Amino acid sequence: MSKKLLFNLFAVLMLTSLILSACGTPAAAPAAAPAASAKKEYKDMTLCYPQLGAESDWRTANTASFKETAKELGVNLVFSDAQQKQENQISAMRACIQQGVDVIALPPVVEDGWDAVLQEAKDAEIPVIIVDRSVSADKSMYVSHIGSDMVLEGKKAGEEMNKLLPNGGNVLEISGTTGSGAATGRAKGFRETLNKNITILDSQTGNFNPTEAKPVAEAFLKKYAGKIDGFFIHNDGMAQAVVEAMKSAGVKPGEIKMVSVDGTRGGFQMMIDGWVQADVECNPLLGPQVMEMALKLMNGEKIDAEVLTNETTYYPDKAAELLPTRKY
Ligand code: GZL
Ligand code: ZN
Repeated sequence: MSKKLLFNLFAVLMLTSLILSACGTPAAAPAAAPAASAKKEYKDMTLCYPQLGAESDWRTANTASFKETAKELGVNLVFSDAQQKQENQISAMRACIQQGVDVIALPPVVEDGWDAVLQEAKDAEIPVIIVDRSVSADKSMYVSHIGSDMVLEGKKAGEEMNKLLPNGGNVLEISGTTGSGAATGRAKGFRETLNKNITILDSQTGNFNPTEAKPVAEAFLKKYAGKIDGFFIHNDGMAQAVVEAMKSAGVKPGEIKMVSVDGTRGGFQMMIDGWVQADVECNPLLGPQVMEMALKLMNGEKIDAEVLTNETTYYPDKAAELLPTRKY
């Protein structure tokens, strides 16, 4: 190949590589695209939990679940105790709205009377998760509800009483807080399921606490002495008060059939001692699930509108074996 041709070839190659390298390195690399805003983490969360009170072992376990989980996850928990008063829960929510919390988790003491404060939270664009008991406000007023199917709990109690009194009989009911989704649901489910040969002689609230339930039990045991075949009690704390009243009245374990709700350690002990024949579980340990739901909301992710806790029923035959495993 002549020298001239070689030279031309070399020149072309040089020119080509120059052009290519010029395209390869952009003049000035554009600034890196701003990263999508970083995903929120638990440590970024301020969660408002205006707890309704401290009326029962169930409630104590529910509070512990939120406080311990918040500590573990690094969530800033704004906790308050409303001592069973709805107006205290509402003012605690208003303080949280003022503070500009990320999410409000509300365990409503009763079903009605939440529309105004839920609207205020909505106006402040703070999502609300209803925890445990239900509210009668329209579902558009809050993002989600997580808790038990209280009517189902009542139905389970009715089924147990039917099995305990196959030939029928008379029962008394000591119910939870009047107007609460828990008491309303349990009473409804119980009545829908009870066999026709079982009569509810009387029903009175014990407000989910033993102090108020005890005088009710004492009065019932006096008024209906000799006619009582069973008791349906809406939580273990009140059932323990009924047992105390029975002991004073000379009633022996098992003489009157008892169906309770919650499945607390106290309930298990009453089954071991022969007083309670069935304990319908109601799970208070909702902290982890609620915080997971709240974090999803903070990251703009969708969550289910209804999250039902699945629960079982416990019986005396397994109570002693299970008691050591009970977390509440
Ligand atoms: C039910 C819960 C009730 C418990 C009681 O989910 O709200 O309140 O059954 C508690 O023990 O006081
Ligand atoms: Zn429950």
